Amino acid sequence: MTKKALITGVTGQDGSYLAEFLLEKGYEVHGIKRRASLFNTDRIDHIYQDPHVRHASFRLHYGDLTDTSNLTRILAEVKPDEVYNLGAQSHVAVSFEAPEYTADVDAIGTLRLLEAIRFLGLEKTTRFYQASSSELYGLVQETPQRESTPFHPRSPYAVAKLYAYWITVNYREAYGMYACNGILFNHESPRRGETFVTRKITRGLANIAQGLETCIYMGNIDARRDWGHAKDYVRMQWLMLQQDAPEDFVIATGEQHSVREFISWAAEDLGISLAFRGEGTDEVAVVEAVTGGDAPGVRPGDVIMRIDPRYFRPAEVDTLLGDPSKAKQKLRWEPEITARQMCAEMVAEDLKTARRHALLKEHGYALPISTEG
Ligand code: NDP
Ligand code: GDR
Repeated sequence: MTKKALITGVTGQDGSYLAEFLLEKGYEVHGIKRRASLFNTDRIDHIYQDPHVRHASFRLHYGDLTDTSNLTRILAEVKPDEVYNLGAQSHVAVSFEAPEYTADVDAIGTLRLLEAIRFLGLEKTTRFYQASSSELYGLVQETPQRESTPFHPRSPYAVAKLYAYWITVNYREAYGMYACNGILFNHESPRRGETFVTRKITRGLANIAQGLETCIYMGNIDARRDWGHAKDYVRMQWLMLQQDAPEDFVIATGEQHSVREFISWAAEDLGISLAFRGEGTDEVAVVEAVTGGDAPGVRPGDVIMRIDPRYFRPAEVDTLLGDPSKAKQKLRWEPEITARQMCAEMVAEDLKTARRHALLKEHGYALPISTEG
């Protein structure tokens, strides 16, 4: 029997990699996408299947985590073996600006899905994965952070995810559902949203290198994160639903780097040597030398990064470092791509796009480049 999976957030970074992964495994994959005034399926267009084709193995449904009847109807129609709840307002800084919406989608959205599964009598047959986050640890109580480390969330996003974490545990304990949390540390890829820090850096510096932008504005570059690759992490999401009993797992690399280091890596991959000068909000990154042909848009002395306090968060998570021992031991999982390799891959992809845009600009077809975020 072909297994059926339902993915919320299928148009996002993880959703797109997970859909690819499950299709390769022979699943029938259903994804929930939001209605938008523009196409929002860039990340999954390469796996799109015409719904007119009979037996299409990838199908999209319009929906929203804020809409109970919609979720219930899709679940009743699909009757999935596995639900992956990846949909979320996932930007920590934005959650301070839209706290109530973030809670509605990230916290109550999770409850809506769980309750719909139970209401439809699917609680003994449908397995549920919740995209929990290292942001739960927030103001860290122990380093490295493991499954038993106490939580101290530091943003409306993290508090909403805390509710989602516990309601998933609660439905497991109360109704015997196969429901589990993956407590995932930051994971990135060339498909990462443009306003998360790694992509902002690789895209911004690639644009600067090609003369499309002059400077990027950053927040707290001393923040430290445990960065992995999204491809490695979606494999784990699936593995967690294939066990005999549901359990929660930390997924991380066990290595930590600063945002500042990530900026230096990306610059290095573009043939730019940089130095950080000044202090506090006056700190800038100055080009020291340019080697190779990847950065025709910059010269020594150019200031290509400045600090803008607008990107500081009302409460910051300064440092996160995960201990993935349990996943390694019980699920025999190992991350395959290092943060340094991932940075190189992201720079290479963003450089390709920047080169295309530079060529268009040269021929008078400049596309507007959004640098906000
Ligand atoms: P993205 O922001 O790339 O994707 C989020 C997805 O959720 C998008 O498909 C988005 O749709 C969808 N979405 C947003 N709001 C709603 C809504 N109201 N109803 C239905 N869908 C909605 O996130 P990632 O792929 O990076 O992350 C996946 C999940 O994992 C998220 O829950 C995130 O919070 C969590 N997480 C992520 C980590 C990371 O480092 N990437 C680490 C730990 C947890 P649209 O495309 O239309 O915007
Ligand atoms: P995070 O990711 O908040 O950890 O949440 P993000 O990449 O946004 O920030 C990481 C760190 O970098 C600092 N920072 C900046 N961040 C952004 N976005 N823009 C900047 O200009 C900037 N300058 C410095 C931040 O302050 C922070 O300390 C991500 C999301 O994917 C969540 O959904 C997920 O749950 C967690 O990772 C784990």
